Amino acid sequence: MSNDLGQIKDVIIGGKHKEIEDLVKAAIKKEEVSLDSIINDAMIAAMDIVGQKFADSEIFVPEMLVSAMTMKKGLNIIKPLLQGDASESKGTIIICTVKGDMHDIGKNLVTMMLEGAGFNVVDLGVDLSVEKVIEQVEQVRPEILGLSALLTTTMPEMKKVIEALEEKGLRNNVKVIIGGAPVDAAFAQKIGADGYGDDATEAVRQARRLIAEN
Ligand code: B1M
Repeated sequence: MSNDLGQIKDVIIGGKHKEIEDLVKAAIKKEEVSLDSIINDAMIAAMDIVGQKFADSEIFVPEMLVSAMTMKKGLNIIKPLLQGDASESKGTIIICTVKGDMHDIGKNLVTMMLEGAGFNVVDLGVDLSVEKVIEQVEQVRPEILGLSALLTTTMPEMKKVIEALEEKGLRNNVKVIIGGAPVDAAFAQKIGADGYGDDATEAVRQARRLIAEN
């Protein structure tokens, strides 16, 4: 791993939020460092280590929060570089993190990549109740609904949303893509989702596939 990526990773793990912006700006300028490697090999890899340290009780929620804030500041530097051509929308996608779940970094990354790929994304934020999601689907009429969950305890909310779409007669109007660390393709199939994204790139691929099939 290049020195730039190593430093970004260390700064996120250490929650040194004042240092992240300059490091990301410097890394972006280097030809040999790709945006993909900054996001995946440095930033997401750092959060995996943060998660492991938390699981091992080496750090606690406040430290995890500062690391998250540091990563977000870094992602904000990258965001403008991921913006695509907004002149012709590829379709509208509503995205949110499900009820009871405050994790939003993965969702935000997926949102950035979808926007970069030309989709019009309506980001509803975190902790969205089933009722609120349904209300927004009725109002916005998106082609796709994206749901993110990071906790095993909040994954069942995804199933509840799909059931509510069925009950309201909306299921045929909107495709559902799900993702998040504890979610997998088998779970997506089990709850009747139309697509599953292991990461942000796969979320974009799934969105393109579902729009093309529509
Ligand atoms: Co939390 N947390 N957290 N946390 N946190 C995890 C998820 C955990 C695995 C840590 C651990 O124990 N190792 C664990 C969950 C265990 C479990 O459920 N089995 C955990 C826990 C327990 C908790 C609390 C319960 C802790 C507590 O209070 N005791 C609490 C819950 C709060 C709540 O939500 N109600 C909590 C709180 C927090 C913070 C607020 C401190 C902070 C979140 C800040 C924020 O998001 N604004 C936080 C963080 C930072 C993490 C870890 C360390 C990192 C998450 C992250 O941002 N990863 C996480 C450990 C980990 O995941 N390694 C952990 C980077 C991000 C880019 O990846 O979100 O996976 P991810 O997104 C990926 C893919 O999953 C996918 O694409 C993204 C890009 O590749 N993806 C999609 C995501 N959504 C998608 C949607 C799609 C498609 C793909 O389609 C729509």
